[in-house]
Order: sequence, then structure tokens, then C-alpha cells
Amino acid sequence: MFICRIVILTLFGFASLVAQAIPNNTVFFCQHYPEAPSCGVGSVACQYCHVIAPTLNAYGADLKQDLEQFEEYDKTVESFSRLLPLSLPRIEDLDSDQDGFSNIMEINAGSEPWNDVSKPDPGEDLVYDFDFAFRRVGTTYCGQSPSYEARQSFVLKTDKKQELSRYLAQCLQSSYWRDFALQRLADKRIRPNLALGVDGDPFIIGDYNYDYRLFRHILTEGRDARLLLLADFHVAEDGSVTRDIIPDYRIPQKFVLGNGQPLIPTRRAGMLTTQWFLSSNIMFAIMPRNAASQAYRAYLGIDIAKSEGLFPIANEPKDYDAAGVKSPACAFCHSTLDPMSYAFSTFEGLGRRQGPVGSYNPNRTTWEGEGYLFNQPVNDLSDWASVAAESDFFKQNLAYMIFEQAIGRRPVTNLEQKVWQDLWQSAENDGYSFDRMIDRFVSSKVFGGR
Ligand code: HEC
Ligand code: HEC
Ligand SMILES: [Ca+2]
Ligand SMILES: [Ca+2]
Repeated sequence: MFICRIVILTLFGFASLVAQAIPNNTVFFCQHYPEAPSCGVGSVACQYCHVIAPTLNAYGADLKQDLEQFEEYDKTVESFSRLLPLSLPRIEDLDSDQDGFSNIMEINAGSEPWNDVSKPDPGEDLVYDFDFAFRRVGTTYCGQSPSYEARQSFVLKTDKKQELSRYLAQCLQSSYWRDFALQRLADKRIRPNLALGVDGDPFIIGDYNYDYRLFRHILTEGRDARLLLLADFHVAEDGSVTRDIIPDYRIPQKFVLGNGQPLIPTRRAGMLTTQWFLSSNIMFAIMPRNAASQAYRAYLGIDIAKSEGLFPIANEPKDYDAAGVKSPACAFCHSTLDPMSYAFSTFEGLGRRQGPVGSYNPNRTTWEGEGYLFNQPVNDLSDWASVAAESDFFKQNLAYMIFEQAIGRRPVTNLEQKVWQDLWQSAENDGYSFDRMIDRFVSSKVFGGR
């Protein structure tokens, strides 16, 4: 019963969104301003023009007022598509939020033209302050400020950059970082649910402690973060790495659907194929759209529900499960999402199945090999994971994780955008090591500038 409720809520959520929405505006805006920092993923959020849709913010209100000067404006997708390119330039010189910066200055700088607290930042005028950075490393990565003595001794060091790196390395070994900060980063990717996890009652659909251990293992000790999508191993409770199949085990009085790691190693794709990821995201779906969309959101940093990262494929969606996604309003997203989902369709969810939850069953569907990711054909999930792990999106997401953990949000200002860009573009040089990337970030003016 509880699971049906989740499914119905999800369906209901989307139906209501789609019935009224004009999600296309998020993309039209970026087609007009492809270089705008806020258009990094090819679309902006609804919040660019709305407080909560359909209520408009100050910028959206100015846009609406301009659109209404056209007689043919009728709020259809077609009229937005035709009229936005005419209206957008005409409100560029307005200062919708009255913060002293025109809309176009804010669009170009990546600040928010609807929010008078967000302004183009002074950027290069900042000066890197080692003492400030030293304290910030403490609070951000050790969970506490360095002691007075430690600060005094830091001030006397000649090579402050090296000393700062040394302190950071120490913090990245701390239990604060490993047992708390990294767990919080993992939460929204793993999406734990106590009621269904290893201590679930009465149903147990997966043990996400495996997920947390794997996540932490890969993002520490300088390991290659691409293992998030490529690992063919699990991390046992004692911290040891194993490629073994870990069978589910019975627990008296409980309905154990899964609490091991039954998938064969050759089909493993890191965080995407743990039993918990597969069971909690596939549930009873024959077409595992949620699994594909969560993989995209969690490890590539792009959210199709927000119209991000759309790479539509011709003649898709095929709509193999007759969900009604072929209509244009649905195909807008599902021509990307469904082909992304095919590779997940040969993994057992909770419904009728031939093997354990999360195991591989090549006969579950016949369309496994018809999938695409980023316009590239992918034969199976291993293929999917390799394409994903080598993508710029994957690097960008690592940089987002570091940024969000330290700053509390994604980069907005010009300087932040630049630092974020440098960070992800250096991922390969840094061997995809989360630790090394953090060290690079700490030496930036976003972290240590004042
Ligand atoms: C580039 C600006 C912009 C973005 C981004 C944007 N909208 Fe809008 N939206 C508008 C404008 C302008 C209107 C027109 C309001 C009017 O004329 O009453 C509008 C109208 C709407 C309406 C009301 C339609 C109606 O018939 O009254 C809804 C619902 C809506 N948007 C949803 C969304 C959603 C959901 C998103 C994100 C997926 C989004 N919008 C993104 C600018 C935008
Ligand atoms: C803005 C993009 C977007 C649009 C438009 C959209 N969807 Fe979806 N849909 C998604 C995403 C993303 C998911 C996966 C769930 C998630 O990640 O939130 C999804 C999931 C689904 C699912 C699977 C739900 C489940 O729990 O298994 C169905 C069915 C579905 N959509 C039907 C539709 C239909 C029908 C329409 C048109 C009326 C539509 N969608 C329009 C993005 C969209
Ligand atoms: Ca302004
Ligand atoms: Ca502003």
C-alpha cells in the first residue's frame, strides 16, 4: 500500500505540473542568452521568472507586461517561442528588482535580476586572505575552528599555501568530514528511507549502508571519483572491499525483499546498481524512469524534472509501457528520459521477477539496447555508466558537490562561475580525486577571498 501511495503522488505531481505549465520558457530563455552563466545546463529554473509558478517575480512581471503589448500574445508555447526573442531585449535596460543593476548586467553577471540582494559581485577585487582561509578550512572540513594556538602558529609559517593544504588534508581525514559532511552529501543522492531500509518494518527493500560506505570510500584517500559510476565492488561493514555476491538473508517476522548485494560483478555500475538504488528507484515500474532520472540528478547534476539536460532523440519516446508520454507536452522531457531509462529496464525491481531484487535479468524487457545518453547510443547500463563517467556533466557535478557543501548553494556570480569552471575542467588533471579538487577549491578566491 505505502508504495502505491508514492507512485500515485509522483504521477499526480507531474500531471498537475504539465496540465498548466509552460516549461519550455526555461529553454527559450537560454536559447536567447546561451552565454548567460545561469544557462550552464541549457535552461534556467522556473524561479528565474516565477516566485512559485504561475506567480511571477519582479523580472517575470516586467516580461509579462512587455509581452502583453503584442496583440497575438496568447500564452501558448508557440507565442512564447515567437515573442520572447522580441520582448527579452526590450526589458534589458530595466532594473526589475531595483538594486541598481540593469537586467542585462545581471543576466551577464549571473546574478538574479529579480532579487535585490543578489548583485553582480566585485570578483577580481577580492584578495586571498590566508588567515581567513585557515579558519574556514577548519569550520568547513574539520567541523570546528582551529584553536587559537594553531592560528598563531599558522601566522608564523613561511609557506602558508603548503601549510593550508596540510591542514586541509588533516581535516579530510577527520570523523567530521567522513561521518558527517560526506554523509550529508550522500543523502540526497541515496535518498534513504528508514521505513524501507535494513531496519524497515515490515518490509525491507535494501540496505543503504552499503551505499553510504561505497560513496565515502570513493570520495576519500584520493580515489578516482568515476568509481561512483564504475565500481564493481562493495564495501563491507569492516571497511574491506569485496567483489563477491552478497546474498539476501531472512529476518524473522519481516518481509525481506532485499538486504544483500545480489548483482553479478560484471553488471555493476557503482552507486547506480546497489540493491537500494535499484529497488527504491525502480519499485514496480517496467520502465524505470525514476532510476534514470535520479542517476542523472545525483551523479550528473542535471534534473529533467526542471527541464535541464534535455537531449531529445528522434522518434522517441516509444512509450513501451503505454504511459501516455507520446503527446508533445510529455515528449518535451520524455524523448530524453525514456531512452535514458531503457538500460535500467533489465534490472529486477520489486514487482514480478525471476531473480532477487536488483539482479540482472536480460529477459525482463526487449528494449535494453535501444537507449541513448547525451545523444549517444548505449547498449546497456555498463555503457551508460561509462558515457556518463567520461562526460563533462560528471565533472561539473563533482565541482557542484564541493561548491554546495562549502558555500551552501550553486555558483551564481561571475567569480563563482569562473572558479567552478576551473574546478571541473581540472578534474582530469586532479585524477578525479575529490580531495585534490577540494584542495584546488580552497586555494580559490571564492573560498579564501575577502
Ligand atoms: C523566462 C521567464 C519564464 C520562465 C523561466 C518560466 N516562465 Fe512561466 N511564465 C512566464 C511568463 C512571462 C508567463 C506569462 C504570464 C501571463 O501572461 O499571465 C508565464 C506563465 C506561466 C504559467 C501560467 C500560464 C497561464 O496560462 O496563465 C504557468 C503555470 C507557468 N508559467 C509555469 C512555469 C513553470 C512550471 C516554469 C518552469 C518549468 C516556468 N513557468 C518558467 C515566464 C517564465
Ligand atoms: C519537465 C519534464 C517532464 C514533463 C513535461 C513530463 N514528465 Fe513525466 N517524468 C519526468 C521525470 C523527470 C520523471 C521521473 C521522476 C522524477 O525524477 O521526478 C517522470 C516520470 C514519469 C512517469 C513515471 C512515474 C513513476 O513513478 O514511475 C510517468 C508515467 C510520466 N512521467 C508521465 C508523464 C506524462 C503522461 C506527461 C505529460 C502529460 C509527462 N510525464 C510530462 C519529467 C517530465
Ligand atoms: Ca537589478
Ligand atoms: Ca539583482
